[in-house]
Amino acid sequence: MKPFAILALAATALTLTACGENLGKGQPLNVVSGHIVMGATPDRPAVGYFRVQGGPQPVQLVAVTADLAQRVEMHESVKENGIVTMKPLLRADVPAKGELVFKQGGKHLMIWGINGAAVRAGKLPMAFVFTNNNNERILFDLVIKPAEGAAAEGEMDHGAMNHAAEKAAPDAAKK
Ligand SMILES: [Cu+2]
Repeated sequence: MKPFAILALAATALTLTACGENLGKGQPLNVVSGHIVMGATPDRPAVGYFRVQGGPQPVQLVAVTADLAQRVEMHESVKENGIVTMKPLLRADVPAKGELVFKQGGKHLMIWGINGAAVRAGKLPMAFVFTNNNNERILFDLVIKPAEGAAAEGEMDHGAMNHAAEKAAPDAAKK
């Protein structure tokens, strides 16, 4: 083998190593799973749950958006004096090499007006926006599931909260 050929092979090997760099240094920041449970009725918001795998650096999730939905909000359920209420969540920590979990009874997404095409396709493409790399956006499709059983129970909580918030002013005016 000529020296030139050996050099070329060495260069190829270096390139391959560089490509596999992420695998060698542990897991990258990523959205690894998630699903949406539709509201019990079309006017009720859907709820979204997902799991984010932390990368080498701690970051924050600052927004979740969907082109095929009218509105998406991050919420957190909190229990105060035995009553579960929800408050909007503006950011959520993703620890380095840890995970951030949005699940029933805790942090969750509320999604209004999911486009019919997305419902028929059974998934909603979403963008998860983080604080690293000038607001890195990670795209992930959340599987859409119909409302039923235990999921519908969670939905009632959401509906009740919205009702309370929306009707607070008019009711107060009447009384
Ligand atoms: Cu909520």
